[in-house]
Amino acid sequence: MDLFVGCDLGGTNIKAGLVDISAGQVLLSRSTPTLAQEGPEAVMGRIADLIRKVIAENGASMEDIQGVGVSAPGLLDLEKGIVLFLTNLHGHWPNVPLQSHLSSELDLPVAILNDARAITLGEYTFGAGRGATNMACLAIGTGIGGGVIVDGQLVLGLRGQAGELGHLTIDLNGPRCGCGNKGCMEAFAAAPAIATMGVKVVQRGQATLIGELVDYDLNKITPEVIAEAARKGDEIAREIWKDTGSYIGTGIANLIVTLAPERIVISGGVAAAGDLLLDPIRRTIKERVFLIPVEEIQILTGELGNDAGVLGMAQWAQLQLQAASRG
Ligand code: BMX
Ligand code: ZN
Repeated sequence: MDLFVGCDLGGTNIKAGLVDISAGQVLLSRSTPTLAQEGPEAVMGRIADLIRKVIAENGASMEDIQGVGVSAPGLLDLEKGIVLFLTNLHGHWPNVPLQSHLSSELDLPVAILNDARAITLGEYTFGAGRGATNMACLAIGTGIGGGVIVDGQLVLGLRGQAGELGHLTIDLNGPRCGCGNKGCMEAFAAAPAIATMGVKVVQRGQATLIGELVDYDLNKITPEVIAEAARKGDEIAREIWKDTGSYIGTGIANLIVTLAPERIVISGGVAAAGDLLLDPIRRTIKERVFLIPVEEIQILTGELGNDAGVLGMAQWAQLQLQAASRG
């Protein structure tokens, strides 16, 4: 059995899983609150504790583990093994040496990667991307993360920063995005933007179930609530998914003309909307892509759910070890 630990540092929780990489299986996983306000040192301490815990709870020992992979939700410098920019985490993260700190703390090889690139690698290796040669993945949640596989390899680009698909510009004059640009796909179609569309239709007094479903507590409007309304036949809610799908479909159309991939995988919490989201994405792509045979491109939701990132990080840790042993 080849044992690795995959770990995801998120804005709310840290999740770690013990992975049998040859079987592509998570043997045991645990999570703990991130408590980012306590600062990077404390968070890295909790990551290390959680990793030790999943190993011990499964009855394994540290010597059984070949390597550890840790993902983080933002910009990392993979050459230096450091964090550059995590917008959704409190505390001062620029230049935090995540890789070397954890590696000396755990006395194991540690590899780091962006969270959505981890999901991409997980789905590609063990999930909805299996068997594809070229694929792109979008992870739609609080933000829109992404990753690209070309010729069976995760595309890294400069310092590992390729694949920021949420920051494709889809409107020249769109709203300001957290990254600094205007009109990014993330500003239109990540979970907070979808929820805001729901809030607006309720505030305008439009005939929709959305308000009723949350007892008119606007803070409770989420993409899940809007999906529930749409499934009950609510036309206004369906319109919100159509708009969301056309924003995301526009970004994907740009990806398709760049990569001509055979598969696009949509992951993250928002992917639970299923065909409410995928149908308008498919329609938009047909409207916008002329030079590539779009009918051959599969647009699918991820298969691994919450395990995608953990499996992807275990796989990444293994790939990094193999690359190091080749020199
Ligand atoms: C942002 C971007 C991506 C990240 C994504 C994650 C930053 C700080 N982050 O688009 O690197 O993958 O958020 O989204 O630029 P989340 O839903 O996991 O927060
Ligand atoms: Zn942006």
